[in-house]
Amino acid sequence: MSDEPSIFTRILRGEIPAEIIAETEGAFAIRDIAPQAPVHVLVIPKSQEYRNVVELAAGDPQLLAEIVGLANTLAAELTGGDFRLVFNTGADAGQTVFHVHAHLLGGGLTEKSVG
Ligand code: DGP
Repeated sequence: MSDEPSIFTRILRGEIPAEIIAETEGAFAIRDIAPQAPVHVLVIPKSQEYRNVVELAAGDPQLLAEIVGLANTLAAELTGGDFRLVFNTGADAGQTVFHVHAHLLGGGLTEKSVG
């Protein structure tokens, strides 16, 4: 874990503008700045303790379940229920922010792969 606040921590603190569209005790959601689907939301733990989903699953599986649950609630509101949940894990997989976050993608997705 880095001591530097991540971009998501700075958003949560209000230091970088973004609308928090939903939150739970341990997680919050914002729209992705560069959407890759008609609905593209990031679901993020409030703590930046975990860099990726593997660390999160090992360290706090209940918080991972909370993130999946918040994604499901948002999908019910925003996509009609069906959704794709993606955790980029590692730079070679396209991860750029090392504060674990789920990409909630939905709205007319039919392709099996994510570009
Ligand atoms: P990843 O590549 O999996 O680490 O995803 C990071 C995502 O974060 C990327 O899709 C773009 C998004 N993002 C980066 N900076 C900002 C920001 O300042 N605001 C918002 N809303 N999203 C951001």
